[in-house]
Amino acid sequence: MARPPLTLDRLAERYGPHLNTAPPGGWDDESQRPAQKLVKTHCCFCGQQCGIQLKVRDNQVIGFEPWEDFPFNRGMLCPKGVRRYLQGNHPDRLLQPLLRADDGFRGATWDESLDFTARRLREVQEKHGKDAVAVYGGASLTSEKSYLVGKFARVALGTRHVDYNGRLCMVSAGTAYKATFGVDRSPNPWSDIPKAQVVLVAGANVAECAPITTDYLWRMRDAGGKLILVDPRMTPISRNADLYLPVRPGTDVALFSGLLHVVLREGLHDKEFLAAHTTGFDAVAAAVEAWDPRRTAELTGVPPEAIEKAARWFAEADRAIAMHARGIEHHSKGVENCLGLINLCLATGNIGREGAGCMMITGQGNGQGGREHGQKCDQLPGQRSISDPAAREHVARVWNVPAAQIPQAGYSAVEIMEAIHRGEIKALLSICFNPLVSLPDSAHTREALDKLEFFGVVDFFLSETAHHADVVLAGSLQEEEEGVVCSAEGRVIHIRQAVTPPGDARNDWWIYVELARRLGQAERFPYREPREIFDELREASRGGPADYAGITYERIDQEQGLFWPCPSEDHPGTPRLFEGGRFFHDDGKAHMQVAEYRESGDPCDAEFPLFLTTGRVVSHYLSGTQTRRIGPLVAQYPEPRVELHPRLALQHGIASDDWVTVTTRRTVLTAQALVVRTIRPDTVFVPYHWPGDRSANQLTHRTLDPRSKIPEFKVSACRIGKAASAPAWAEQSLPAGASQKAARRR
Ligand SMILES: Nc1nc2c(c(=O)[nH]1)N[C@H]1C(S)=C(S)[C@@H](COP(=O)(O)OP(=O)(O)OC[C@H]3O[C@@H](n4cnc5c(=O)[nH]c(N)nc54)[C@H](O)[C@@H]3O)O[C@H]1N2
Ligand SMILES: Nc1nc2c(c(=O)[nH]1)N[C@H]1C(S)=C(S)[C@@H](COP(=O)(O)OP(=O)(O)OC[C@H]3O[C@@H](n4cnc5c(=O)[nH]c(N)nc54)[C@H](O)[C@@H]3O)O[C@H]1N2
Ligand code: SF4
Ligand SMILES: [Mo]
Repeated sequence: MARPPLTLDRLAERYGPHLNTAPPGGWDDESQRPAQKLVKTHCCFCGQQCGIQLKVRDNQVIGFEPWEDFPFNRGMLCPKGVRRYLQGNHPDRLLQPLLRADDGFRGATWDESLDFTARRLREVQEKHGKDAVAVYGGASLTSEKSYLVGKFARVALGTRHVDYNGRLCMVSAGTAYKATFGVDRSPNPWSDIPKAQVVLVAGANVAECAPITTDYLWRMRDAGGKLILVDPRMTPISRNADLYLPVRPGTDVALFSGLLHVVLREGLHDKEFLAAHTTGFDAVAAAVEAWDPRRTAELTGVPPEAIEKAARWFAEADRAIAMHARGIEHHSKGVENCLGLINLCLATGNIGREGAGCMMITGQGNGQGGREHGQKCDQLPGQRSISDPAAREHVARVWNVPAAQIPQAGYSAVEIMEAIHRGEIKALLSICFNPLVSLPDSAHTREALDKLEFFGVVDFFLSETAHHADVVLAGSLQEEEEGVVCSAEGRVIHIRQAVTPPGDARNDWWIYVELARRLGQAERFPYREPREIFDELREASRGGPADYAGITYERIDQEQGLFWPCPSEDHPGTPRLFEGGRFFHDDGKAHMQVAEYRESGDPCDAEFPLFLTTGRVVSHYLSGTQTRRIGPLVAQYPEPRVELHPRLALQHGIASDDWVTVTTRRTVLTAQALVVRTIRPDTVFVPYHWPGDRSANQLTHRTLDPRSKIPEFKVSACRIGKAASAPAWAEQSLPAGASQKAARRR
C-alpha cells in the first residue's frame, strides 16, 4: 500500500493554486531585485514574537531579513518564521466581502455586506433578546483589535457572550496563576532561563512549538544547568535533557505532588519564604502526604528513583525554573496540573528572583495580550474582573456608558457552542477563530454552526468555518495593520504596518468601527486609526493588573518593547514580577491552592485501552488555514500521521507508512503510521492542523476543566488497528478547502 513520497511538485499538482510555492515575482526575483523598504516587525506565528524585517516592494511583502538587534531572538527564526511572507500574495486571499448565494458565495460591496450584517444582528436581538448574539475573538489579533472586540460585544451589541480562541489555549495556566499570584502572566523574562541551575519543562514541545526557547535552554545547559523533561513523548529537546520523566498522559498533578512529597520529606522546602510570603501551605503539604514515590510511580509510570532525583535536583538548586505549556494544561484538570507545578516552585522559594520562577509558554501570536483587554467572557480591560464593581465603574467611565449597562460575565467559547445547540444563542460574529477545526468533537461543532440563524466571519482566507457563514468580511493580515502585541515573556511590542490590505480587503478594526456605526454607536467608536484605540486601551487598563498606561508606540520603539505593568510614562516597566516576594493579591502574598488528581473525562477501558494525545508539528500553525497554504511548509509535513511506539506497532502488525485507524468513542480517523521509539507504548499522538476527514478533533471529546473551561485535547481513550485501505482523502485535491461552494443550505 506504499504511496510515492509527497514531494513539493506532487503536492503542487494536487492542490493546484491553493498552495503558494513562491513569493510575488518568483524566487529569482526575490533574491535579485531589491526591496523598496525593510519593515522591522514581528512574526505572526506563535507567542515567541520573534523580531523580523519584512522586505516590501510595490505594496507587497516579498521576503524577509533577520532583525539582529531585537533582543529576544537576535535574528534567529524558525521554519514558519522564514516562510510567513508567502501568505500575502496567496491566490486564496479574500479580496472582497462574500455573501451567501444559492450555489455558494458571491462577491459583494462593503456597504451591502456591512448593512446586511448589522441588520441581521439587530433582527436576531429584537426577536430573541440581546444575549441571543455571541461574539468570538482571537489571540492572533493585536491588543487594539481584541480590546475592540470586547467593547464591541458589550457596548455596540450589549451581549454578555464574548469569548475567544485562547479559551482553547492559555486559560488553565491563567486561572491557576490568577488564583495563586493574582495576575496572569509569565513571571520571568526569558533572559532568566540561562541563569537557572535547573529547568523542569513539563508538557511543552519546545523545539517544535517555541523553537527560539531552545536556544535559551541550551545556554542554560552550556552554563552547567540541568534540564528535566516531563512528557509522554521524547520531543527533540530530550536529546539535551539530563533527566526524562515519561509521564502517563493526564497524571501530571500526581507527579508534581510526588515531587513535592519528596521535597517536604527531605526538609528541602524554603520555610522562611513560605512563612513570609504565602498562605495555604499547610493544606497543600497535607494533600501531598499520600503521594509517596511508590504510589506516584504506579499512577504516573515514572520510576520512583527518577521522582526522587528530580525532586532533589529542583529543590537543592539555588535557582530553578519550571516551564509548562499545553501538555499539562489541555486537561479537564488543567488548572490542577498548573497549581501542582506552581506549588513546587513556591515551596522551594523559586519565584520572583533572577533565574528562579514558574513560567508558562504562551502559544498564539498575541496569546498574552489577547487575554488582557476584555475579549474574555469574564474580563474587562487591564485584566480586570467583570464582576468587580470598581472595575466596572472605571471602564464604564472610559467607555462613556453607565456601569449598569456593561453586561455581566457570559459563556466561554465551548459553552457558546453548547448554547447554540440548545437554541439559546442564535447568531454569531466570529473573527480570527476556526472552531470547526480547533474545537473538540468537530461533528458537534458543525451541527451547531448549521443551527445558527445568522453567522458572520471576519477572516483573510475562507477557513473551513467560514464555509458555514452567511457573510464573510475580508479582513487583514498581521502585516497590514499597526498595533501592539504582548509576547510570551510579557514584553509589549510594536507590530508595524508593512503594506495595506490588497484589493477590496479592509483593516479588521475598520470593519468593527463600521458595524458599530450601523448599530447606532458611532460616537463610542470614533477611531480613525489603531493608535486612537491604543490610547483608549491605555486608559481603560490604568490601575488594573495589566496596566498599560505608561506604554506608548514611541517608547516601545526606543526601548525594544516594554514589560507590563507600566503605570506611567516614566515607569521602566516590569520584566520580572513578584520581586521581593510581593504578589498581586491585596495581602501581597501568594495564595497556595491544593491540587488534586482526578480521572480524565474520557477514561480508558478494555475497548479503548490507549491514550490518544494531540498537538503540533513544527511546520504547521494551529488550524492550518495559514500554513496549509504555504508550499514549503506543507512539503515538510503534508498530512496528519499517527505516531506510535514499535512495541504497539508490532502488536498490531503495523509498519511505518501503513494506513492505520484510530478509533475513539466519537469516530474513526485513518492516517499513515509513523513508528517512533520516542513515545510511550500506551500512547498515540496525532497532530491536529487539518480539517474534515483528516482532523484529529473528530476524535476528541468535549469534557471541560470546570474552572478554566478548557477542553481536554491531551487525553482521549482510543484503540488502533491496521486499516483495510487508504482513506478517500488520500487522493483528494483541494483539501485546503478553498472552494467558494456553500457548505450548507437552510
Ligand atoms: N509549530 C508550531 N508552533 C506553535 C503552534 C503551532 O501550531 N505550531 N502553536 C502555538 C500555540 S497556540 C501553542 S498553544 C503552543 C503549544 O505548544 P506546546 O504545548 O509545546 O505543544 P503541543 O504539541 O500542544 O503539546 C506539548 C507537549 O505535550 C505533550 N503531552 C501530551 N499529553 C501530555 C500529558 O498528559 N502530560 C504532559 N506532561 N505532556 C503531555 C505532548 O507530547 C507534546 O510534546 O505552540 C505555539 N507554537
Ligand atoms: N485537538 C487539538 N485541538 C486544539 C489544540 C490541540 O493541541 N489539540 N490546540 C488548541 C489551541 S492551543 C489553540 S490556540 C486553538 C487555535 O485554534 P484557532 O483559533 O481556530 O486556530 P487559528 O488557525 O489561529 O484560526 C484562526 C483563524 O483566524 C484567521 N486569522 C489569523 N490572524 C488573523 C487576523 O489578524 N485577522 C483576521 N481577521 N483573521 C485572522 C486565520 O486565517 C484562521 O482562519 O486550537 C486548539 N485546538
Ligand atoms: S519561533 Fe514563533 S515567532 Fe519565532 S519565527 Fe518561529 S513561529 Fe515565528
Ligand atoms: Mo494555543
